[in-house]
Amino acid sequence: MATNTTAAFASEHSVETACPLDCPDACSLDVTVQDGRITEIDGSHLNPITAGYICAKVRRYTERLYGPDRLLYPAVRKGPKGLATFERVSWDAALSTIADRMIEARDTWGGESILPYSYGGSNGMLTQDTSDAALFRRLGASRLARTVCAAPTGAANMALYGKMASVTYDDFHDARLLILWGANPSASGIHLVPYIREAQRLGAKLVVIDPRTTALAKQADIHLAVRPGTDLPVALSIHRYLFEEGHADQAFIAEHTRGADRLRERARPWTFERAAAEADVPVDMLRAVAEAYAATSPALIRCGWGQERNRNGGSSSMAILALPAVAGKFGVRGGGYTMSNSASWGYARPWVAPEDPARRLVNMNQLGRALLEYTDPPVKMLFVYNSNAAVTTPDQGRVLKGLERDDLFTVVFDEVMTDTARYADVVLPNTTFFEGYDIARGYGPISLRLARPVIDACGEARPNADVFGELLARLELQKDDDPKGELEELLDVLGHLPPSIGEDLRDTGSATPPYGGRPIQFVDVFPVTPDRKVNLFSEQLDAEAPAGLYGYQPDPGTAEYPLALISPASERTISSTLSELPRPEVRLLMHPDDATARGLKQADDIRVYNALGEVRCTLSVDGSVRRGTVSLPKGLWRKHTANGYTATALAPDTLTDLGGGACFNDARVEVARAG
Ligand SMILES: Nc1nc2c(c(=O)[nH]1)N[C@H]1C(S)=C(S)[C@@H](COP(=O)(O)OP(=O)(O)OC[C@H]3O[C@@H](n4cnc5c(=O)[nH]c(N)nc54)[C@H](O)[C@@H]3O)O[C@H]1N2
Ligand SMILES: Nc1nc2c(c(=O)[nH]1)N[C@H]1C(S)=C(S)[C@@H](COP(=O)(O)OP(=O)(O)OC[C@H]3O[C@@H](n4cnc5c(=O)[nH]c(N)nc54)[C@H](O)[C@@H]3O)O[C@H]1N2
Ligand code: SF4
Ligand SMILES: [Mo]
Repeated sequence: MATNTTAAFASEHSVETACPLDCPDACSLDVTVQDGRITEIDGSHLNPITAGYICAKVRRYTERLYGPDRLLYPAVRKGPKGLATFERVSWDAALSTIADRMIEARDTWGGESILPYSYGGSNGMLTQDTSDAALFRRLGASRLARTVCAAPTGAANMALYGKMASVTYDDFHDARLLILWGANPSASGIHLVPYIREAQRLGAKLVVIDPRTTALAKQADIHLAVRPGTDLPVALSIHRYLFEEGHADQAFIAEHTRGADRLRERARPWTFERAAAEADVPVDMLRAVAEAYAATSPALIRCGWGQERNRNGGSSSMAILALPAVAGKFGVRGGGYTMSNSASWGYARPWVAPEDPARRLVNMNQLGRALLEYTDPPVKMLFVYNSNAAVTTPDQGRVLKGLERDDLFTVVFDEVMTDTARYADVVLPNTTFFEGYDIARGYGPISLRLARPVIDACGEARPNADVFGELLARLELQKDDDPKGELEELLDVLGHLPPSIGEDLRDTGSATPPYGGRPIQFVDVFPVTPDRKVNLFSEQLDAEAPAGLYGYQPDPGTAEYPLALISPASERTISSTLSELPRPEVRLLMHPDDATARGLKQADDIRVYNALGEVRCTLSVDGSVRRGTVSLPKGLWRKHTANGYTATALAPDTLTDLGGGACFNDARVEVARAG
């Protein structure tokens, strides 16, 4: 007995690594391993932002690693699509089938009949845009516009500032006014919350603009509970106030911006009265936000992604991000804006194989349409990796119908048996970030951290780089200087990064961020636009947007589907990652007035429906969501609702005004008692 205990004790060790999941924080992790198995996952202090604590969901990652849904072996389908009846095969058999089907598809229907489908997955730098990109580009496959997230905000930030580095967590305390606009860090990036609380303790005022009374909205000085999709009028009314009532910073505008007159012109019709009516918020509150913004410095806008997921998402994000330029809020620590800092390192990515612009481009938000309607050529092979498309893509009904097609050959490469994997012809098991390398990119703080293998691969799981590399070899598409396997791929990426970044990452596991990680906008960093000016108006985006740049597309509203359904991030998952784990019953949140108007009460079995589909679940009557808006969590799996559909079944596959983004929050629905 004693020797066993000693042996077990002796075999326990801990490993320092990083979390590459699609979360702004890129935590540093301290992982305990006993007898080759992970027994505990905790935060380390290596990343000062992590400060020794991490979210509850990643603490639970062992339940995923060793749980019943984990994929351990390649397998081929033996029953109808969707039912997850698979038979184990060898890697050799699985990859030779896939290679044969790729050649057949390319030679019969052309390379564009192959559609690679991927998004962030773990979101690390190694697991996407490395050998996967080489494979699909050399095959001549259809290209994928990766627009499910951050496409409208990205287009806006690029046009205005060329994605200039933005304010980081450490500088939040310096702000005297904080505006959280369409962002809910209490779920989506928890390490920011203490910085906001500290700023409040030091006297900063907090404004939250969100249709829900989030935890931080409860503590805010002003909460504007806007109707979803109405941020554009709200932001333009603030611009109007700044320009027309003498609060625009004319000196800054003259020196650092272009296009201010065009923005002013588009803002002119949006009086506080009109914008407040459109957003359904008290006009005095809206005016108070504008007055506080004009009067306070440093003032910081934390722009999130909630406001981008609707038809006006691009112009509204652009109008929000333009506010600090018009109001002259830059040039001081804690002043300006903050959004994604993933581009703030400024490095190029020469390791990514170039795209052929002549190849068909498929917008990932229209996957269902692509699978069911595209004919020239039809999609005959779908290769899903780093994504759980069956539940995260708009118009779920159509996506699932597409996945059911008998003449579609689907490969799904994942860590667990996702709802998408259930439809695969071949399933491939992937290593998690605890079993391989990756580079975690924080997009809140400016941070890059190395994730390294903590344990051996579970079962026969293999990393992306190995599998795509082997497919390249089998298809005779490999080039001599291609990295072979995951470690070479890692060294290749590190070697292509500027030495100050690549060598640091290799030697120490983290890179030293530029500007000490705390850039002051317009002191340390300037717009990365051709003339270093803020582009307040863009002719190109004006032509792209259906109603013109800063042109508002009102919600036509129907009596049939009067409620707006939103599906924000929840603290239990990252998108749909970890959604396989047990959770309390999923409920639709509805304001008490809306429930009373429909004769509904707490815990009723209900159906939420529109012309696209229906979700059956339980009702929670809850004053935290505004009147006229209902809310379901993002990232549900099909098992979480009574009829196997999730919020994405009610989301249209229409695109945002700029950037081709997803309109998840443009779902308009009605709710009734089920049965
Ligand atoms: N725990 C957890 N963390 C995550 C994720 C997750 O799923 N879970 N996802 C990660 C990813 S992929 C992303 S992109 C980020 C997202 O990070 P956030 O942008 O913070 O998250 P969202 O929940 O998409 O939206 C934020 C808020 O916008 C509100 N909102 C919805 N519609 C509107 C609107 O029209 N206008 C305004 N003003 N607000 C609106 C929602 O109620 C929500 O509270 O988080 C990342 N972090
Ligand atoms: N209703 C609704 N839906 C939404 C949103 C919303 O607001 N509302 N938001 C959207 C947003 S912001 C985003 S970013 C998308 C994200 O949508 P997805 O990109 O589909 O993200 P996940 O659901 O996290 O699925 C990622 C999958 O990749 C797998 N994976 C992780 N690492 C690797 C790897 O190294 N290799 C391979 N092969 N697989 C790996 C994971 O196990 C997981 O199953 O969801 C969108 N869906
Ligand atoms: S998901 Fe975010 S908060 Fe959780 S461990 Fe990863 S980086 Fe940290
Ligand atoms: Mo996202």
